[in-house]
Amino acid sequence: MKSIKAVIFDLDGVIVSTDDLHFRAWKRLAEEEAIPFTREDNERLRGVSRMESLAIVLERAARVYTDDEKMRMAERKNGYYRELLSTLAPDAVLPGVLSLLDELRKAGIKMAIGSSSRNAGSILQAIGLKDAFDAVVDGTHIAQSKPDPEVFLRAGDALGLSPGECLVVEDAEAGVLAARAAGMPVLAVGSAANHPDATLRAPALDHVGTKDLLSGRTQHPRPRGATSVPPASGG
Ligand code: B16
Ligand code: MG
Repeated sequence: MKSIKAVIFDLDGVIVSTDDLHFRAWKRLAEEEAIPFTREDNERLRGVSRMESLAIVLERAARVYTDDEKMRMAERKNGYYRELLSTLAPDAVLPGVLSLLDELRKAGIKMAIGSSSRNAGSILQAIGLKDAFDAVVDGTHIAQSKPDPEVFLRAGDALGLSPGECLVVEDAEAGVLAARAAGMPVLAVGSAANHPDATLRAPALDHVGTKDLLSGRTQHPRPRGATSVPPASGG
């Protein structure tokens, strides 16, 4: 069993709380188009590319939109999202992230970002973590978005490591599936924490210790470590 030499972090919902900004931007667009859109609907957009997210939003539309209209709607949503991103500051980094990055760095573990977002560069700049990672692979580098494994395979390649040496941290079902398809163990946090394919699970990164992340326990489907939490009962 290979030991973990790198951690590949998803960005939105793992490192930074931009997931709510995505919701507000999609909600604004949906309201303008009189399309019903709830927070529950928004859960399906986690980790999914912008155009695929739009297709999900349009499932509840009263009419069919042309490809040209869809392109303009995606741009409009991105404009709303970027307006919200302009308020983003280092205090949006999620609890436990900075100390974990620091501990991993001290332990000699490489770190990368594996994100579907085409805005990852500006987000990392805004939160002060632009230079915190050895590699950043985002929506501008990939042809297939999560649940396709491309983003994580590219991140592993950029670090010069094999999939079994990389652990992914994800908050989205699409991301958990992408990591597993890449042959990488995955720590699922937040709304993905109950995903059956997760290798390791935790409510959030402030519940995670470096030792647990790097131990062989991350190779087991249902580890009994300090960072594991039982799946919620009743689904
Ligand atoms: P953008 P992640 C993903 O980022 C978000 O979770 C998802 O909601 C969003 O649609 C996608 O990025 C594309 O984002 O519109 O900025 O290109 O979670 O993979 O870091
Ligand atoms: Mg995410």
